[in-house]
Amino acid sequence: MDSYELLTRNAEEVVTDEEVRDLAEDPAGKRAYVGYEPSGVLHLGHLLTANKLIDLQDAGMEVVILLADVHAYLNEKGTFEEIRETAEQMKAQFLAYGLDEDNAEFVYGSEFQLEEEYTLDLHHLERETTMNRAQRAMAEIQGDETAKVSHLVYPLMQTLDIEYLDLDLAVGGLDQRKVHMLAREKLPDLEYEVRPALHTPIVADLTSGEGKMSSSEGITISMEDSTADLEEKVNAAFCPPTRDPEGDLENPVLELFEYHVFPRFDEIVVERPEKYGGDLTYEEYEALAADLESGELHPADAKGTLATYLDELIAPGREKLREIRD
Ligand code: IYR
Repeated sequence: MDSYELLTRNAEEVVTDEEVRDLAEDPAGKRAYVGYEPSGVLHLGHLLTANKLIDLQDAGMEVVILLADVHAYLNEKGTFEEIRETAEQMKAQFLAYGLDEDNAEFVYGSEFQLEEEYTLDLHHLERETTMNRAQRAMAEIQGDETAKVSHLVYPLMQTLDIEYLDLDLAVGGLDQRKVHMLAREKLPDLEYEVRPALHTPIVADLTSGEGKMSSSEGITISMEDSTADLEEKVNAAFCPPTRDPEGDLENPVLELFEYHVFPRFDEIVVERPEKYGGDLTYEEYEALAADLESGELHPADAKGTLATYLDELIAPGREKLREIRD
């Protein structure tokens, strides 16, 4: 796979394609980042962007993981001490998941976001940005809560992070796109450079195939799940025999194969008894999706296989969490 393909595979949006093509010409040593509001346990949403970080490391880039403690504080995720503690656990799980430690830098937001220069730049951005513009940028991150002043400061700080961490690429889920667009619009006002962004898709809710999978609503899969939990959740998943169910529905089982399993394994084996046709081996997502559609692969076999591979992916992180908690 060439660098451009590695950088962009499974990305839902690339801003702009031309800028990312330039970066792909010579990615060695360039810096990309994802920021996470610390939470104690990683779930598949975190792992989707982590997969992209692993792709970027494979392409030779350095990755920066921002443990966004100040952002989590602004977004009312707990006391500052609680947030710091969960950030440490998060870092351990990311490493267990397979990020290459030699090419990964973990930074706490509070290490640089409380400095005088950053604060003055933040106030400069506040002067350049209407409340309406900041609120729009924050809509998908904030959820349904009534906007507080902290929710307006949040996207402006995220904008500055891109400059202060000296980055060449910002990565995030599609829910971060409006903040990245704000950053592209506003950084030039402070005479800072505009950087490209990559956005990963949002996976549909596991049981309904609608909306998005999230830890706050519905079912999500996390580093805390036991093998039995995983089997149970995947078995209950919505899995029509098509990749494009009608209306706004998605096939979450296929999405998990596409975004979580195939990027991390060279080969997927569906184990089946001889009397049901024997094992099936896939090197590419497309072949598996086509077999599900044609009926060659039964949804129950697809689910069983998905649970096995997801279990393998989360097992090291689950072990780490156990060690931390004991
Ligand atoms: N807004 C992210 C957290 C976050 C991301 C980046 I990239 C930052 O520079 C700061 C915060 C979230 O929704 O989790």
